[in-house]
Amino acid sequence: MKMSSTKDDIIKALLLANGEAVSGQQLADQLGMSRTAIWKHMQALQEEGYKFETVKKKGYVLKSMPNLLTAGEIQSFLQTERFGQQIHVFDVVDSTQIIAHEKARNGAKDGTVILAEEQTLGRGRMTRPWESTKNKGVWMTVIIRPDIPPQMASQFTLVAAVAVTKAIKEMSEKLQPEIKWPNDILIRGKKCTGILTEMQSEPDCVQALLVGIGINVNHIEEDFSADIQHIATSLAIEAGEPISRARLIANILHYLEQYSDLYVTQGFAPIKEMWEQSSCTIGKKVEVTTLREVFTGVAIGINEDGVLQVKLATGEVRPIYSGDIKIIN
Ligand code: BTX
Repeated sequence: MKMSSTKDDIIKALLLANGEAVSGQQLADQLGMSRTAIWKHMQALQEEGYKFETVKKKGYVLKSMPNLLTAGEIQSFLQTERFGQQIHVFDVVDSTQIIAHEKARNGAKDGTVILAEEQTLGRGRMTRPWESTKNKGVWMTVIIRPDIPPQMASQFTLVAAVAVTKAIKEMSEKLQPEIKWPNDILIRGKKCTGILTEMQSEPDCVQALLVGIGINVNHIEEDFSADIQHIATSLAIEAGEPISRARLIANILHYLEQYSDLYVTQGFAPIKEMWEQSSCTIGKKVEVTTLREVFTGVAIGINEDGVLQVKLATGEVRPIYSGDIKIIN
């Protein structure tokens, strides 16, 4: 496991210097260690694929980084108060949800982030599999501890969908993500993101929400299995250029913190408005699949609790608490 470490702190300092040289002495003072220790860390970083230029009498300039996630790089972009202050990055895990459950039970703080380069048992809703290709995506769980009763937890999926959509949009003007109820983010009709919210709770209060976010970022088409090639896309495919995963994660944490706080203090109304603005579901004819039945109707909106409202041909309006929808037109 790679956690926030001295190496992360060195990278963070060099990134924040924005192309200016930082001397070994400055790093040593900042991190409270000897220049020799810094030099050893620089050697190790080079072995990991970081490239530095050494400017005589001035110090080090960071030239390029391996395309791997580190807590330090993400934190160099962070603009949050709580979210992402603790980031745990793993090379390979079964599921970041499993690690997050364990960390939450052991008292992990609000806004703690679990990330993995690869998941072998990534999961979607109702135990469906979530394909999590190595080094290509964002496979992340954020532990959130909002002061809300358990019945408000399901709306958090919608809070997260709004935050992730906003963060993706800011990565490139070519990206126009839309939300398909309840938890898919689509670009030009194909799925680039899935969100899964799980909970640890007491009867009357939430202990922790585990918001799992899976985003296909730098995949090319061949990275998807034949099972999902026709329904999945990645941000890089849609933008026509690679996307920085670290910047994207920092952006998501920024909006997730902001909108979680908004939801806790002002309720669902402001989130509902943003959700509806980004939705590709409202006004569309949809086929609804619930555990009990399949039927068609028109999605006319979500109510004040985030429950989808579908109007049938008979005029009856049915609330959809959970299930899947297919947009027909
Ligand atoms: P979902 O149940 O809405 O979507 C699962 C369905 O999506 C699958 O049955 C499959 O058809 C399709 N699918 C699987 N993998 C992908 C993919 N990479 N891109 C597009 N479509 C796919 C969505 O559930 C919730 C997914 C949450 C994933 C995150 S990743 C971090 C965290 N850890 C973890 O194990 N799950 C969450």
